[in-house]
Amino acid sequence: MLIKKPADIRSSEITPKKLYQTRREFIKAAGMVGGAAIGVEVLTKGAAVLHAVQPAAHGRKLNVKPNPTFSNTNGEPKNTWEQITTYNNYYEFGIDKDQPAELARNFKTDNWTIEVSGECAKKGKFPLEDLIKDETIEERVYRMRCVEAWSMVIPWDGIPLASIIKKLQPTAKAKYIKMSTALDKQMPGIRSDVLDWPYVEGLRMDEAMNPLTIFAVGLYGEALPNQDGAPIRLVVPWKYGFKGVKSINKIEFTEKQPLNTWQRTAPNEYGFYANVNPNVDHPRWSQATERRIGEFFKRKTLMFNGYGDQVASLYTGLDLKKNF
Ligand SMILES: Nc1nc2c(c(=O)[nH]1)N[C@H]1C(S)=C(S)[C@@H](COP(=O)(O)O)O[C@H]1N2
Ligand SMILES: [Mo]
Repeated sequence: MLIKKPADIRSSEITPKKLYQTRREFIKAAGMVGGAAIGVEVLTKGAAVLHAVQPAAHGRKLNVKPNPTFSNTNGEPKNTWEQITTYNNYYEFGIDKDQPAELARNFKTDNWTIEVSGECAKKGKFPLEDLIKDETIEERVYRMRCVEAWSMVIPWDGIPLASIIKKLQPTAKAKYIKMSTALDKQMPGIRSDVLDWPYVEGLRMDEAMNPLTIFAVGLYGEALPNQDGAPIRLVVPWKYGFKGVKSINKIEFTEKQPLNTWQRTAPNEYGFYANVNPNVDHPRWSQATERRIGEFFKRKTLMFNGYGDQVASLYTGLDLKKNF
């Protein structure tokens, strides 16, 4: 399958300067001497990149129940399995969109555990199956938007985060939830210092408890492919994609606002809230429009990615230009 990067988005625009400048260094540090990485490095010098990548194999079916209440995308069609599994951001497996599909292919996620700590009654290391065993896995079709101004419509299979949080019994002091990605030797990208590993994200407790917020374990009725964050990742459809921390193995309830990875890396460019907002430009580009992967013409970006009815009230009184 051939993936073509939109010719009007240059690497220098879509990655922070530091990343762009250290691309060669990253590939060296990560030990990516295989054809994929070298090919990509050479090819990204051109405007249009043609690079063969394989989507994840189908075949691991989940028992899911469609939830129509949360699947209204106003007629916007779903992106294909191929698009969702070959155009990814997952820096632990490479900084180009087609690298995670290639480099996460053999990532082993068996016997996954999640360590729970901080302001809650149920602390400890829990096998993932135990944590989700009585839950219904719902299929919800969500509009997703990346800060780099591309977007997709994805049928996620997941569990409301609220029902997992309730099981863990947070204390009255828990104001935020912090979630981290596993730090695993199987990830070539963590040998480079483009980001401070592990990847960390956080939500205010009311954002985490909002009915839209889910932990996804699959898409299109199949277990989550590695490049999309197997075995479990956060999905918050009214926020920019970077909030959706992948392959979560730690949860901590905190009193103070956690410092999320992208805010730590470039605080002038990425905040804690990261609400999709066409009226607040990224310092290096406008956020007013977006390119739906698979479409040619750009779309207008919607406030809160179109989920304002359900989430705008969480932010009354907050200056969204300051709290981006
Ligand atoms: N651990 C980890 N989680 C991550 C990222 C990452 O690099 N590492 N990238 C984020 C960004 S910027 C986006 S847009 C989404 C992309 O999710 P997708 O590849 O499933 O579409 O994952 C987010 N979660
Ligand atoms: Mo993103």
